[in-house]
Amino acid sequence: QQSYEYILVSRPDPSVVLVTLNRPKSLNALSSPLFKELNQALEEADKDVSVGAMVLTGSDRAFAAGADIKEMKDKQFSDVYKNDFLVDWTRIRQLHKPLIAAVSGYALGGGCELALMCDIILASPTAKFGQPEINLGVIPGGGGSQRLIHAIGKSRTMELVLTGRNITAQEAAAWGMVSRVVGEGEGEVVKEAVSMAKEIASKSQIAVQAGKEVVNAAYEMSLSEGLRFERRIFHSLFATNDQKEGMAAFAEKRKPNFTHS
Ligand code: CO8
Repeated sequence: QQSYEYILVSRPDPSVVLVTLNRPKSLNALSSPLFKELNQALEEADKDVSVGAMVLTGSDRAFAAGADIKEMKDKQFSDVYKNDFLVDWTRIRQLHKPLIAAVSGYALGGGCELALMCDIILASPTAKFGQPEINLGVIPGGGGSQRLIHAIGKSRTMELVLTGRNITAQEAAAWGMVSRVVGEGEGEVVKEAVSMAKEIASKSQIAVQAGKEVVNAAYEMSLSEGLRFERRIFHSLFATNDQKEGMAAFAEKRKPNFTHS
């Protein structure tokens, strides 16, 4: 396994890859080298046939406190524009397999946006989400303004983006931004995310990939296009062995043995 400087990569289960952001001194500020490693580790896991799902986490104190302000502060418009600064961040959206965020502590700015780019968010009671960019004289640049609208609606998105205030895990759950708040003890949220990833990995990987694809399509398509797309993908799954196996197993009252084919 490759060794990284800013992240830790482990296998808590043969079917699950866990990526832990590891820049504790700067609260996991998302520098360009960190993001490069993150993309590489996740893309490798995505290609690995033995992996069914991935989990992304940080430390108890911080999932990630944002893009690295010290790296950004002296940049000029010409640098960020010409080099399309932060374009690499969107590569996470190209992953085929599910990515679950297990968030403890600060998930601010780019950290909140990174969590929003994941497919499912679980939060520990200590999690704090926010888009404080307004306090730095800028605005969210990693999709926060757009993805929050879908997650929590316009008025709440405006409030977060324009005031920069943080919300608690409980508020985030009540607003539908995270699936739920998990456990009390340190590390509980990671354990729960790994257990969810393991469960997802036990399903047909083709069906899981298709499920992720159609849910994400709702961001891009009108309702009628989205419904048509969903139905067509549903139809196409009748060409897989896993559909035959899944339905036969139900009829025969046994557990399915998916071959991901
Ligand atoms: N960048 C760089 N360093 C950071 C960052 C950051 N985002 N956050 C914290 N650090 C560093 C601090 O500078 C400090 O370093 P040092 O010890 O060398 O002084 C260390 O981490 C610990 O931080 P604090 O001492 O500040 O810890 P506190 O517990 O007092 O405060 C906070 C914690 C409240 C999280 C505080 O650190 C803070 O406000 N951080 C900045 C939060 C922020 O503004 N985030 C948004 C950044 S802008 C952004 O994310 C733009 C996104 C664009 C994404 C585009 C994607 C395509």
